[in-house]
Amino acid sequence: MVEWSESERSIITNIFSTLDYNDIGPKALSRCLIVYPWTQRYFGAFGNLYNAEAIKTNPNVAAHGVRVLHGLDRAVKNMDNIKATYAELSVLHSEKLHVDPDNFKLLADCLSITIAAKMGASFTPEIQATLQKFLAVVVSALSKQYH
Ligand code: HNI
Repeated sequence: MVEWSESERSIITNIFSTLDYNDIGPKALSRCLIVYPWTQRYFGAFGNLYNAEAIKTNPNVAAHGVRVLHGLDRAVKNMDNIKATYAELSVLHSEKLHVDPDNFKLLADCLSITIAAKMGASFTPEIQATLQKFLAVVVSALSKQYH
């Protein structure tokens, strides 16, 4: 069971309440697809992923990036129960989508980098530590139903 201090709770709530999902979601997912090209294999139905430019301008990638952030929203609102919150989503990624769970960490790292780039100097080590902790719990919860 993960413990959250009041300061960690407010950092996570603040980050997500000020985040522009339509900007950060697409940027984080495109970065993941560009930096780790093997992650493209799950998005064969998304059309042209031929190069970085194609990925960054692909409307299916953008829409899915926004969707992933809305998925994270559920963890933000249920910080004390992230594992249960993601039980179904974990089963979906495992049994239906067959996504290798190592990839969750890669997307989480791309998300941190995208948020850091956006926040600039206000992305302090304390904020980074809390965001990494939150994303680590998300990654672990999404990987939970794999066997
Ligand atoms: Ni993921 C669908 C959330 C990581 C590949 N994913 C979803 C949906 C949500 C979601 C929400 C929509 C579910 C539904 O239809 O009910 N995914 C998340 C979150 C993370 C994540 C919160 C991690 C932070 N997904 C990944 C990763 C991959 C991935 C790392 C592959 C590399 N996800 C998919 C695919 C789909 C998907 C593929 C189905 C897409 C579609 O529309 O066909």
